[in-house]
Amino acid sequence: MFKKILIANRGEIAVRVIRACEEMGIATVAVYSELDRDAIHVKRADEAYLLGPGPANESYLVIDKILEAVRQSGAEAVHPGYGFLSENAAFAKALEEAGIVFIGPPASAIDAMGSKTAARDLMQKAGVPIVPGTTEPVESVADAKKLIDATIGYPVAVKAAGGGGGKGFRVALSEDKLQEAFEGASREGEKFFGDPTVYLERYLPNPRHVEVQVLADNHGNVIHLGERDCSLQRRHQKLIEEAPAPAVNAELRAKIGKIATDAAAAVNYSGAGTIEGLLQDGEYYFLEMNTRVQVEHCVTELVTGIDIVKQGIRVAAGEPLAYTQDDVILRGHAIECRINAEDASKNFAPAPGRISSYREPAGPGVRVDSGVGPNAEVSPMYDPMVAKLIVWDVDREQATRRMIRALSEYEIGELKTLIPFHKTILATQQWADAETCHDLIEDREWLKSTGPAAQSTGAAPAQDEDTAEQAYTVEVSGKRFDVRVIGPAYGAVPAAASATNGSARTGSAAPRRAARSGGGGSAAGSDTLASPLQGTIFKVNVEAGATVAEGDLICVIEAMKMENEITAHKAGVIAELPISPGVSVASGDTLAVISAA
Ligand code: MV4
Repeated sequence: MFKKILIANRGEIAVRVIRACEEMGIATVAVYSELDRDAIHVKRADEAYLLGPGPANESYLVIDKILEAVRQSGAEAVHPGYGFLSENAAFAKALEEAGIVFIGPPASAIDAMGSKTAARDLMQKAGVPIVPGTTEPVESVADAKKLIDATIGYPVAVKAAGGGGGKGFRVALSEDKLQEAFEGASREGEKFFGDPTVYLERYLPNPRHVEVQVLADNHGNVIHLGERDCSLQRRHQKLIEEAPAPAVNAELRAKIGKIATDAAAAVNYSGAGTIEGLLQDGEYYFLEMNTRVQVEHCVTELVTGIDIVKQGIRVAAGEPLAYTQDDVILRGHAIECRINAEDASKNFAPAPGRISSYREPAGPGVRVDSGVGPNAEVSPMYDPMVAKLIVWDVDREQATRRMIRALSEYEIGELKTLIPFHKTILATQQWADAETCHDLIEDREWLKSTGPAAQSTGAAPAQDEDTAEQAYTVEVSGKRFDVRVIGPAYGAVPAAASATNGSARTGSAAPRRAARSGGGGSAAGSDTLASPLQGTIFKVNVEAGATVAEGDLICVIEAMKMENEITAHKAGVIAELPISPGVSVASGDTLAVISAA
């Protein structure tokens, strides 16, 4: 077994890997960007190396810097986590050439699954069912038309070949929408993956996203750990995942498990990986393989009792898997909620900021994988997912109740997160009926009821410009009452707390003026719509002088390759609009001034 492992990642997944190493008696090495000097993964590791100056969002992508930290630390292996370099075949090769073990599959397997068309071709030849469509790039709209007329039919999905996870995915319901879909998917493929190539799939109208966890070793063993249902997603970002999938019984599980192990075996897979697919009417179709440990691996760990990260490390060290397929027994039900610093009521706008007080849920069946703690600063430069809350119970209904209970226990200072969104959606009939909840998640009016402000608790008092809130406990005839007194701010607010952008470091429970404008970026009382993040204006959806309603789309800001929709924080007339496509904006910059109509 390895004596020392370097973790080339940050946040909750870095902490997750460090925990596995500690239990296995392996020393850990962290790497960090300047922004992450005080991050938990850095404190938690046995040693840590600064990745050096440079854009913070790119630090974890600089292969040479990471190789240097490997050499300095004497680590024998590198765990890439997810994202960053985890599916970068060049990184796996560079480590191999340096005599360092990459804790993941061989570079050839990453490559084979990297091109979605090549992967579809390979899977088809291996007898793995794929969504009907092309296994080769489609050169032009004219070619696409011919193929669709001859075999695929409408509606059709146009997808980027370099893509994955839904990026570069467009649907054409009929021929007159094909050109737009084709060009859109191609443009997005070019932007995100440097590859404008697209392919076609029959569009399945109502599938579930079901994926299978696989583990493989270098001794010819490939097993699966059952499936996860990740159908609850918005704009291809998964929000809630569960295991087992409500729509899968033991017979179907055996069938899709075989499909998944066949797929992994076809690329000589090794380590932990996931076969993503669509399930519709009992038929399972391969979509793509994620050649790494996934965010949502935890729900599988809770229902199988198998530590996926530890098995991955074991296999990388050349040992056989500790389990055979017969050892894999599913028990109970697990649910994971992603705790993102986002405001669901404002179109899931990013809501970075400082976490003051912080308290994690606990008790029976609760697991928290978190990358943050008290006084952490959530930077807009990184993924907004700051933690995951995962629960286990004997069945889906009880796991749901447990999750709602645990969500209620979770206190993350004044940070705006998806906690209220999760509580709301888990209490719906749609969730109870195991529906995909697409209609709810796209319903702006419904979403308004799921934002942090709509469900303010004592832990996160809602504030506006002129009022302050103070919490007291009173006893009336010996009975305890918690009261909140809301009134004019006067002198009750500490002067330092009115600073913006996390410079208020009081960290106390004292009431604060609106310390930062979260979500859409602006306090309701002000006319100014401020940018919640740093990025580039991608699109401006309104013109100066236009009348807008609250929640109307004002502009789209591209940051970290993500398109963030910024909506009007109030109704009114666009009095000022100092933005245009292509210009850069900093967090706090004015995007628009909306005055009363
Ligand atoms: C599809 C599809 C329908 N037909 N492909 C791709 C990436 C993943 N995020 C979901 N993807 C889909 N691919 C074809 N040919 C529908 C989706 C899809 C989806 C599927 C199941 C559950 C929720 C979904 C939400 C959005 C898109």
